[in-house]
This record gives sequence, C-alpha cells and structure tokens, in this order.
Amino acid sequence: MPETPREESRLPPGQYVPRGRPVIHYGRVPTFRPDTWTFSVFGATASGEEHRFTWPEFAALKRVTLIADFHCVTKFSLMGNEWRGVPATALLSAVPPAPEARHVMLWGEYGYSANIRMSDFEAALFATELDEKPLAPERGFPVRAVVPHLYAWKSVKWLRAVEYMVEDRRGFWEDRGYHNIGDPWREQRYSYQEEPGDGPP
Ligand SMILES: Nc1nc2c(c(=O)[nH]1)N[C@H]1C(S)=C(S)[C@@H](COP(=O)(O)O)O[C@H]1N2
Ligand SMILES: [Mo]
Repeated sequence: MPETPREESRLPPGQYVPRGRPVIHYGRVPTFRPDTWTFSVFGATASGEEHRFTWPEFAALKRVTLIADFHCVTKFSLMGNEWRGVPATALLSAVPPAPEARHVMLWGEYGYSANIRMSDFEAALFATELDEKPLAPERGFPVRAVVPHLYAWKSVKWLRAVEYMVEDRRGFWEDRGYHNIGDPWREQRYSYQEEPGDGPP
C-alpha cells in the first residue's frame, strides 16, 4: 500500500497549516429553507432548458467520498478534509451540457460566484457532509462545491446553481483581481499573473 504523502509534501508553495480550522467568507451565513430551496442547472444545457432540483430530488442523488486538502489564497491550507457529496459527473449525466460548453459558473447565495473550466468541473464535488457530519451552516450547509485542485475561493459555499457557459466569464473574486484559473501548485493567485489564454479579457 502506498503511504499517504506527509503534509509538507502536500502543501503548495507559499501555504501553511494553521492552528484550528478557519472559516472564511464574504457576507453573512444564509438560512436554509428546504421547502423553497432549489438547485438549478442552466445556461448551455444540451436540451437548452434550465433544470431545477428540489431539496428531496437533490438529496436523492448518489454520493461519494472525497478526501482532499484545500488551499485558501490568503495562504492557509486545511488538510485531509473528508467530503461526502454528489460528484459533478452525476450532475453532468443528469443534466448534460451542450457540446460547446467549455466553462462553468458556480453560483452561491447572494450572487457569490466562481468560474472554472469544464475540465475542472468534472473533478468537482457538491459536498453535503464534512468529516462524517452534515456541513455546518458556516461551511456551506446544505451544499457547497469542492474543487479540490484549485484555490478554495472556487469552492463555493451555499451553492444554488451551476451555469454551463460557452464563453468564459469572471466570477466574484476573478473580477476583483484574483487569477482566472487559480491553480495553487502554480501559485496562480492574482490576475496580473495571467498569461494569454488563461482568461477572458
Ligand atoms: N458563497 C461563498 N463561498 C465561499 C466564499 C464566500 O465568500 N462565499 N469564500 C471562499 C473562500 S475565499 C474560502 S478560503 C473558502 C473557505 O471555506 P471554509 O470557510 O470552509 O474554510 O470558502 C470559499 N467559498
Ligand atoms: Mo479564501
């Protein structure tokens, strides 16, 4: 059996493991209302239609476990999180995108958003549990995105919608000076580091 790599070798450049497990977000924690909550998939869907899941429908999707570290661009990393949730691949089969959709916008409550490439989306999880417990309200209850290989601002808490996109557009932080792709292993922190092709103008 291969050993789990030690934490040091799992830390991208410039990151550190803090004491405790910080919670960080912009704005306040929303209240979950199961009767009115919906999760929509819209934009460049194969059918051209928007699809909305109610909470019971979403909760009935198959779930998997994913163990992953996450890296905040402010430099702390939370190691070895055990996420459980719906893999994006399940959503892609339930609501297929149009073949020309190459990008995805993840939408949280209050209009928080983050854009990722379709290839990043395929590796994402819609987490409903962390470390064998339902997500805490401040961690994104009832559903948060987990995009394990990109900076954590892309892991949108209180996720409410997924928009398939043909053309790339910047999300909340990408529009405020952060890198369009945000790969922590390449330290893609800020938009001034972008190379041609990394993002929309
Ligand atoms: N909806 C929403 N999701 C968000 C944020 C936010 O402000 N709003 N902040 C992001 C940032 S910058 C980080 S580092 C992580 C923090 O996740 P945590 O609070 O579970 O540590 O959530 C991300 N998801
Ligand atoms: Mo962050």
